[in-house]
Amino acid sequence: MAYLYNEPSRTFNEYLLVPNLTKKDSVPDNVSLKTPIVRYKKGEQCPLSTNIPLVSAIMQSVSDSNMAIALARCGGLSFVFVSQPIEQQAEMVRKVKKYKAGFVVSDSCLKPDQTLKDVLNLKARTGHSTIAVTEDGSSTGKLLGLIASRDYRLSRTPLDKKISEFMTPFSSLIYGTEGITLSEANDMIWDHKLNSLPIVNKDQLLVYMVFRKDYDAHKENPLELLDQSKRLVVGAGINTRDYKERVPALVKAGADVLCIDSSDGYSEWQKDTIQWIKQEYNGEVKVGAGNVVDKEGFLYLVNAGADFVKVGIGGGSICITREQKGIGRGQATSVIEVAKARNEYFKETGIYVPICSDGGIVHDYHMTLALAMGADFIMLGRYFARFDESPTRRLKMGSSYVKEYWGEGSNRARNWERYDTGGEERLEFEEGVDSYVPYAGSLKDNVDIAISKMKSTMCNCGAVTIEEFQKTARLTLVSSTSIIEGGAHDVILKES
Ligand code: RVP
Repeated sequence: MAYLYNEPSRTFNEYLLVPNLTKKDSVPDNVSLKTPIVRYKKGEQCPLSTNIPLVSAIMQSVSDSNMAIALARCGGLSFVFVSQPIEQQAEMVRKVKKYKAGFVVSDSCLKPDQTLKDVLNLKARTGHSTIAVTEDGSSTGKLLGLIASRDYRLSRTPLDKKISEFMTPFSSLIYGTEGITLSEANDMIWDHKLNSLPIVNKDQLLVYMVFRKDYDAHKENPLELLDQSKRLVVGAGINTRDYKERVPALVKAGADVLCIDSSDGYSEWQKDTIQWIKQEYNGEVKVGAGNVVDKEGFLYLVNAGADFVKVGIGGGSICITREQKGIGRGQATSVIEVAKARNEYFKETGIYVPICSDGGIVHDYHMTLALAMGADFIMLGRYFARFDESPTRRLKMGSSYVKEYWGEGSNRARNWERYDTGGEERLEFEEGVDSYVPYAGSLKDNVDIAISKMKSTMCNCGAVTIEEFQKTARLTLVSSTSIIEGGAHDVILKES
């Protein structure tokens, strides 16, 4: 007879945190949300941590290079989606690694024989008033001059006047040379009262522009997640089919961590994939695996060498795996059981293998619950899909805006490798839907709010680190009646 669990499996909405004593030093400013991403030995430093416990889902509609840049700048990490050609995915990784905060590849360049009219047209198109004048009009051509608004007077300068006649020529420009640090570039901007500083290489070819206005933006991102060479950190998804070609391309492109993307990770395919990577790269390439929902799945992947384990089946907002196949488990129960297994494994072996709660976050406070239940970090799809930085279209629906969001198991994504059980190379039936989510603005604005809620709750619970929070948090199940009590009730709400 089949094994029957005694308890029903539960989800985040069924739990609340009970406050602990808030000490006087448990204030949000003292809370650190730094969290380990990959396995490490007791007493040693984790080789890869994030500054906030949020990572973006391995999905076409969520994690491209734009998302990865925006999230790493806030201290989190994206896993660039795998359901695309290898070279295209590697290019996205390269784009993130090439990104230098504050150093911008100019999108406004013209040639010296173009005219003021071209300047005005370009300005209208890009909204940028500083234009680099290069020999061939490209963003990497030989820099011959700069044009800013102060170089012409609309009422006096004829529209057909050649750029070369009114630009500030290279000989009069203050510029930086390639290799300059951002803080040196900013010092030059301040010392010479500039609005922008072009950076050229030894052949006078334009490399970047540094703008005064970006200085403040950089200061606003103190949690930015950087590698040892000060490049943004980025992850990438892989599958258990083409990993022998995909992994080398991603590693070469600079991916800092990989993750096998699968709806059900308790499989020999995953073991083979992890072991191949570990052998091929002498254990140096970090790879997470999953998804699992129990102790057995966790231990299997950990023993295969996984650097972290992802938890969750069927709880994703766009996921219909439970309806289609009848497999899955409540997300809260899964995280609690796997976290217990991780702690036991740590006690027995002295090796800590972080776990990631993947999917099913509806409210911001669910993130905090997931941490209290033992998750080291949290993967979100729907949450990030709503922001400006997600790769999907924004549409107007009635009086509000929405963004598209589709599952990897939908006919739109056709990521058959994610649902592969060794059969034919195709998606036999859908396990995900194609949908819209309410548009919510910029990633940074939303993440800042979620992080301050998280910190505030941790203070209520008397914890200033995630590790302390996991150890001391107290969770209570709530009855369905008390769930109703949780929202505004018995009042007539004013229209907002
Ligand atoms: P959510 O944040 O609730 O939108 O869930 C995102 C997660 O859902 C992903 O990280 C992935 O594990 C899962 N997913 C992605 N596609 C599908 C599907 O088509 N069923 N599910």
